[in-house]
Amino acid sequence: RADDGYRLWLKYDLVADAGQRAQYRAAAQHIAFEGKDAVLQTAATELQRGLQGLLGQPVPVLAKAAAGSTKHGILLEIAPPTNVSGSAQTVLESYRIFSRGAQLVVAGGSGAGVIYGVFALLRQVQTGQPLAGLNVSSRPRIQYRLLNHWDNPNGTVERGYAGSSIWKWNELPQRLDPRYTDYARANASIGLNGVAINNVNASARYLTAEYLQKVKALAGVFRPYGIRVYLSVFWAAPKVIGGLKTADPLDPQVKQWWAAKSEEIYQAIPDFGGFLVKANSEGEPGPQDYGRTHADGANMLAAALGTHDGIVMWRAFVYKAGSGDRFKQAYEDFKLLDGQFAPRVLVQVKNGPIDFQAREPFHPLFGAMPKTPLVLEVQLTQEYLGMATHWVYLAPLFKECLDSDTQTKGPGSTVAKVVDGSLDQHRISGIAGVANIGTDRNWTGHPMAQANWYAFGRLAWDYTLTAKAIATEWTKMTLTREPQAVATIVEVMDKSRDIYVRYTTPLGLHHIMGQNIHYGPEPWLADAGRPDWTAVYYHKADSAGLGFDRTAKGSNALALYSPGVQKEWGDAKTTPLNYLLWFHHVGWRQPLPTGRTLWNELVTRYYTGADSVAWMQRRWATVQPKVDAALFADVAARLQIQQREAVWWRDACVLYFQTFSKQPIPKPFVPPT
Ligand code: GCW
Repeated sequence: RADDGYRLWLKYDLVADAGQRAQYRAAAQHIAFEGKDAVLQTAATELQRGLQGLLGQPVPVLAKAAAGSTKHGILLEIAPPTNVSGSAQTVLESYRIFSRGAQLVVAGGSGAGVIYGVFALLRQVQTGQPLAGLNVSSRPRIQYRLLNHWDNPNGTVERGYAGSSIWKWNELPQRLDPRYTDYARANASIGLNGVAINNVNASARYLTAEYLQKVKALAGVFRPYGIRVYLSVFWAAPKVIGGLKTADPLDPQVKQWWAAKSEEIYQAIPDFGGFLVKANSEGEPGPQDYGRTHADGANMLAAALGTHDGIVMWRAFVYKAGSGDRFKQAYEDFKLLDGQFAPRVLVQVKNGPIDFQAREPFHPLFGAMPKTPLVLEVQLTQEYLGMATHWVYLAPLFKECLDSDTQTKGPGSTVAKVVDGSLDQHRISGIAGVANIGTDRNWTGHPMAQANWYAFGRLAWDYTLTAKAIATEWTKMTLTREPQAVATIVEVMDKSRDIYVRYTTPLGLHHIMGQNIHYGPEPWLADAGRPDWTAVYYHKADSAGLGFDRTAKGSNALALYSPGVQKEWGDAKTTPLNYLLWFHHVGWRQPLPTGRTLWNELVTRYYTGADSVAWMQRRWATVQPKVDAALFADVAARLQIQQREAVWWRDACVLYFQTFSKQPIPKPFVPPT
């Protein structure tokens, strides 16, 4: 049957190679476990379901005693490891897979550890690896691994491009759409353990008794998969639904209201994860409305959690009109608060200083708040990366940020080490991905965007995995195992983000996209109600050159970085070309290390970028015989749109910037007359 994409990477189709299948069958004659742990039971069910599909034969689930130890089978057990360092939770989530006599054992620090081990085992089979001699041990490097949904009560999804919200509030709590379970399976399979289910531009409605019953029902679906529910909260909820006159975090009645609300939530959802907050940002209310700080607000909420095991994730995405270079504003608001946050507060920081652009330098808050655990927030939904029509594999973007060296404690002080807590010895750590999921049958609109959900989970678990390795396993599990086709698809995925940057915002251009919709080019945008929402504010094209001077001669945003970073990026000659126009206003005729002038390099990138989409089309055409026909056609059609729009971006930007550079289009790109 045609593959509609619903099963994601959890395709348990029969292993095609008969020899390989026989080996797996011999090793997996039964599944055994003992105990009543709900997550352990889910793990057994999931393993059974997977193996039965892959091996094409029933695999019974037996009680441990009945299974014995002589027949070849898979034993699931909870056995917390003794000599593992790391936070208590990551130890509980760890797993080992090894042989003990005739048995293959999947041992987890808890039921959750077992489920992660089971999915790792299934991945072995799905990607065609042998089971014999398997000896793996793994634990997550980051403790709180969350999807953030920007879903609204009315079923819309802010910046969602894959249909409506998968949460059907009008049906909850009575009807549990089976999709909720499949969603939980998918998340657990990539190691995610938390879900903030509603938009950070939050409705207070989620905190009403009516909605908490619905949230409780969802939590009940997720719990057996080791996933906890979190809520984004509307700061002024005590006024809107609580009848108070204020939402001042230091007001005793406000404190009392939140404490009671939190208690009410924990009564309904004993493993509730905690709160996510967007405050005093883009018109949302917050503690600053009362002359209080972000820390005052966050600490009050942390106190409201009482003795329950919850956290507060407080977002640092703040900027205001008329406050100078937006690049600096989050830093200016938060840096001074380092050391003032309560122990259970994490500050959630976007990967870059502006807003999920196709390429940004790492956010200067990473490394600058050593006393505060920082959550890295990345965006899976492609708000600025072509929504659901452009094929852009995001793992290289995530990795670029994680691997960036803040140099705040000497070389090697990477963003990853800030985030996992190891650089500053934090007990808690987190990472969040803004979900790209909706009611589209294939979940993500663009079938290839499933890989971004997948890659986020895999990197949240272990950021040392390479983007290519993740693309390879995803492709094998999702699309095809034919080696040539796998290699081709992985090559396209690996280059796709760079290609997107080339035809939209090469050399460090940023924020030149269509107003509000954030789609297509609008570099000429000069009037958007406020300068920091225009394009001209960011690219600063004039007759002399192009780019935002953020050195000491300009906005001096560079001063927010450590001296080593400042040194490299402060000089246009040593700034990596990918970040050049983020930090420098460069003359049109200025020669670059590529041997071309800025203008010629800019045009070259726009043209080769757009041409590369045609290359993606040609590469995709070669895999046609090896992938599902409907999926092939879907991706091919989306590539046609992408190709047309790459030309649109190229022409719009080159012709617009040419009105400043007054330079000809370099020869190779002038069409023959
Ligand atoms: O990327 C921008 C989006 C807003 C979003 C905001 C944020 C949820 O354009 O739609 O609001 O960021 O991250 O808060």
